[in-house]
This record gives sequence, C-alpha cells and structure tokens, in this order.
Amino acid sequence: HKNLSLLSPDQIELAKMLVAMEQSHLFNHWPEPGVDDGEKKAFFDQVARLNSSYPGGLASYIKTARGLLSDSKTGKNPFDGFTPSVPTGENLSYGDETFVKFEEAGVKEAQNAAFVLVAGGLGERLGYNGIKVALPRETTTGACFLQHYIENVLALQEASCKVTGGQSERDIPFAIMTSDDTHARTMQLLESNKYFGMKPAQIKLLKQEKVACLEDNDARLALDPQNKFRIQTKPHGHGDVHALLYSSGVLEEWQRGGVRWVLFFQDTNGLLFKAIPASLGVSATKGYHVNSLAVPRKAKEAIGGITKLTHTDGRSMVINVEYNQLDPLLRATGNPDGDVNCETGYSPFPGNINQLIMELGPYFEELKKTGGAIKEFVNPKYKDASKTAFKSSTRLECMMQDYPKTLPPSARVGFTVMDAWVAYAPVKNNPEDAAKVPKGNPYHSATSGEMAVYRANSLILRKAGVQVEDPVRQEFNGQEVEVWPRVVWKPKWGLTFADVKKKIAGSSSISQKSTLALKGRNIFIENLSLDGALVVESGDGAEVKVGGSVKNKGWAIEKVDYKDTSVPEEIRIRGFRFQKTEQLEKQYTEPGKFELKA
Ligand code: UGB
Repeated sequence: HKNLSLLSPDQIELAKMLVAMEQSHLFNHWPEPGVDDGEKKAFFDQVARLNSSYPGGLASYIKTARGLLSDSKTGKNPFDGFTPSVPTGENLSYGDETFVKFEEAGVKEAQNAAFVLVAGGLGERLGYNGIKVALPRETTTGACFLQHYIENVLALQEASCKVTGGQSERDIPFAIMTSDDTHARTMQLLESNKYFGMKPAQIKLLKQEKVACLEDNDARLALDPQNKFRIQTKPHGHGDVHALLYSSGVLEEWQRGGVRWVLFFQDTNGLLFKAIPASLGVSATKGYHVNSLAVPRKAKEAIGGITKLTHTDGRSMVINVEYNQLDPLLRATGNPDGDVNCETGYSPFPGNINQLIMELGPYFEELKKTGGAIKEFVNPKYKDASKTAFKSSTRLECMMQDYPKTLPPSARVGFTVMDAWVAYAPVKNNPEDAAKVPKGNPYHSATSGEMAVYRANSLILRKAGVQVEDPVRQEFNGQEVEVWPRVVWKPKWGLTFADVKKKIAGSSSISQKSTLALKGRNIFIENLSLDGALVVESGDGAEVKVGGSVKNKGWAIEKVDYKDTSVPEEIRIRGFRFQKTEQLEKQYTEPGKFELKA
C-alpha cells in the first residue's frame, strides 16, 4: 500500500488482480517508497506484458495452473475414460500415380497458402549454440535451413502461378515465430542474407513471450532468483503460435488477402518440403479442416503418435499423444507391453511430425472463440513422493498439435502418412545422445539429418530413371548411417517429382563416391556418367544440357570427432566434412542455351 502512489491506474488494477489471486508475496518484501522505485515500475511493466500476452490474462493463467497442479498432485490421468486405437488416414507413396496427382493439386493450391515456421525453441537436446534455422541443411552447398525453406516457398509461389495461368505471382506470406532466445539472431540472419531472395514485406516475425513460473501447488508465481523485482519466466511451448497469429492480426490480414491454407512446420526438417505439395493436395481434395502429416514411427521414438481416442461417453478424436504419454496410456488400457513395434517393424501409431495444414476459414472462426488458447499441461518435478514441493519452479506448457482438442466432432480432422525417407529427418539430438538411440531407431542428429537429404535425393533420381549406385555404411560420431552419393538441388530445379522427371533424359549413372550439386532452374541431365564431383550453377534465363562422362577425384568424406573444438560447431556435430580435392564446376550466368558435354 505504501508504494501505491508510484503506480499508474492501470498498474493499480494489475496489483489488485495479483492480490485477489493470492500473489501478495510478489511485493510484500518491497522497501519504502524512494528505494528501488525504478525496479518497482519495471516489475509492473513485466506484469502488464505477462498479462496481455496470455489469452484471458494472468488471472486465467493462475486459475488454470491451480487446476492442472491439483490434477498432477492427485495423479489424475489426462486420458481418463479414453481408449486408444489406431486411426486410419491417407497413405501416400512417393512418386506413384496418386502421389503425383496430389502434388499437382497441391501446387495449384499453393498460391492460396501461407507458411508458419515455429522457431522459438533453442533446441536443448541438440545443445548447439546458435539458432537452429542457421544450421546448414547439408554441407555440400552449405545452404542453411532457413534459406532452404524460403527458396521452397518462392519456388512453390512461382510454380503455382504458372500452372494456374496467373498474370502476376501472388506472394505467399511467410511467418516465423521467434522467442527472446531466437528473435534477434533470426532477424540478423535474414537481413544479412537479403531475406534469401524473399521480399522483406512477405516475411513476418512474431515473437512469443515466456510465461510466469510457478513455485508451489497453489500456483504462487515465482520470483526471479537473480532479481527480486521480477517474476521468473520460462518458455510456454510451440502452442503459442495460434494465439500469436490471432492476436497480432496476421490471420485476419491473411483472410482478407484470400489465403485459404495455413501450413505450420518446425525448424530443422530438411526433407519436409518434398512432402508439402502432396499433403496440401490431400487437404484440398479431401476438404480437411486440419491435416497433420505423419510418418511410420518406431516404438519409443521421440515423436508423438497419432492416435484415435474414444471416450466411454462415445466422443472420439484423432489427436497426437506425446511420446512420453503413449506408452503409459497403452499400458493402462489393456496393452501390457505398451509402445512396441508390430509385425511391420514399426509402432502401429503413425508418428506426428508437427506439419499441420489448417483451412483458414474454420481455423479463424475457432480462434475467434478461443483467442488461440490451447489446452495446456504442467510437468512439475517434485522433491519427494508427498508431491508437496517442487525441485525447481515449473510453468504451464502447450503444443501446437493440440489445437484440435477443442474442436467440435463435426470438424474434419485428418492425417496423411508419408514415407519417412522423403518427409522427416529432423536435427534434434546431440552426437552423444544420438549414439545411444536404440539400434534401428532414427538418430535425429545433424549426421542423420544431412545423410537423409542425400539418400532422399538419390532415391528420387533412381525413381526418375538414373542409375544411382548403392550406399555404403559408415560410422560418424558413433552413429552408423548410409552414405549415398551427395546429390543436392535447388528447390526451383525439382520442386515436385514431375519436375525432377522433366529434367532427366537418356541413361545416366552416378557412383557412390560422387557429388552432384545442381544450383539452377533449367539444368537437364542427359546421358551423364558421374564418378567424382560436378557442380553446375545457372541463371534463370539459362538452359543447360549436362551429359558425357565426368570422372575426377571428387570430394572425399573426412571424419571429424564432435569433441574436436578446433572444428566449427556446425561441422563437428555432424562428424564429417568434405575434402574438396577435385571437381568439375561450371557457371552459366547469361541467358541462352548451353551444353556441357564432359
Ligand atoms: N518451439 C517454439 O517455437 N517455441 C517453444 O517454446 C518451443 C519449441 P522441439 P518437441 O516432430 O519431431 C515436437 O523441442 O516439442 C519450436 C512434437 O511435440 O524440437 O520435443 C522449436 O523451435 C512431437 O509430437 O520438439 O516435439 C521447433 O521448431 C513430435 O512431433 C518446434 O517448436 C516432434 O516435435 C518443436 O520443438 C517432431
């Protein structure tokens, strides 16, 4: 009360709310007016931020926290009354007739799409010091994830305009959710690379705020151990993306601009865009309000399982069950072995890769009701079995894939399963943890993420008729992986399988030790025999036919130990680098027709 005179009327309202919510401990220790007044005002600035960035404000946060903490203390099962079963979805097989049809439909629809990248996480599991979107997707060209994503969106934009006969291209909006941990570095990466060719106005950065920490079962907010005039905060999870899109007015703007589909994706999946056109085609063809992309999942793999949950009262929904919950849920519902592989060698529950496609109309209508609030959870680490005290403060969290939990049964929620080799290769685990992954399960490391790109591109070329030699198995940073020829191309070279096929003619072959980098739009491979390294770069106006026999020493793979700190972090976490001994490298910057006959 003594300090009230320092506060504005708005701040007094916030103080009253905190008192009503039994949070007086936050300022009971405050000194007399005249001491630390600046800090006291800064405290209320923080409270105002925490209050406005949470749907329903801090009072609602505290109330929800009390409920969830009480459920956690009594051990209430969040799936009480629900029985899990395996749902049915659309199964796609890369390159077959159905797939190609869906790709065509997806490319057509792409001009009505908007993309949302969630990139607010620092990736504790990976332990990398920089932001994850700045990591090279592969080190043959060194293009980072963000560059790859932007170039794919631009390639889709152009292709969509072409097939629909549009007069002028519609810029596909691209939003990136950042956090205090990633915002400045993401901005800097974009600015220093001229937005990787995208118009700056096409990109929107939305920064998520952290949420207040809770120190006990009564949801008393925790003071920051470093500063007794601040509330301690922690990340709230990727589920924030919905509230942010809504509260920032971005969704409304997109709706006015004619956007029909919103596609969400994560920070380090170097394969995802190979699956995007077809899965968008599925959404458009089937009329899904929500479509989530999935891949076959190994039991215990650290990705959520898409599950049908049927309640005793008859309700049912198809939803992601997070990896740490699937096993206990199965055990509690008559499956004593829990999360195990079936006769296919995979878990019967498809793995969620958090690539969600929403139809904007119904999505926006739902968000008008909920403000984008997502069903949250809490995961306190208790001091002992009495569950009365926490080891350290906790907070509420939410996940973007939980959006369908509040939808009515009439909502059209579906999922699309795609081969993992073409859709999912995230970079999440540090080398040490990756090496401990059970044999046969994917490593989800920088090593496997890069090798998966070469594997996918090699397999796609094989499907398109190129003879690609078999891979060899090699170990890097304690992980055994298949090493295929290092084949990479720009998104505008081969956006869809049909695009790749158009660029391949005659009879070509690529040996295992080879590197092939295609950095241009109109590069045609015809009767090429490659045993070494070949790098072709071309401007948009150039048309280059590449053939003949290329044989040179190429780019050998040299092992690097992840502990060797003399090597840059982004290289040593993958366990190898290239010795660029000899290559054939050609550039065609001028417009015109060219032939490279080696
Ligand atoms: N992220 C944010 O933008 N903000 C945050 O506060 C937190 C994260 P993780 P996770 O597909 O592989 C998810 O940490 O949460 C971004 C699914 O829940 O990499 O362990 C972050 O930058 C799981 O069901 O993943 O697991 C990153 O881009 C499964 O599908 C993204 O959110 C798994 O991903 C994911 O964060 C998967």
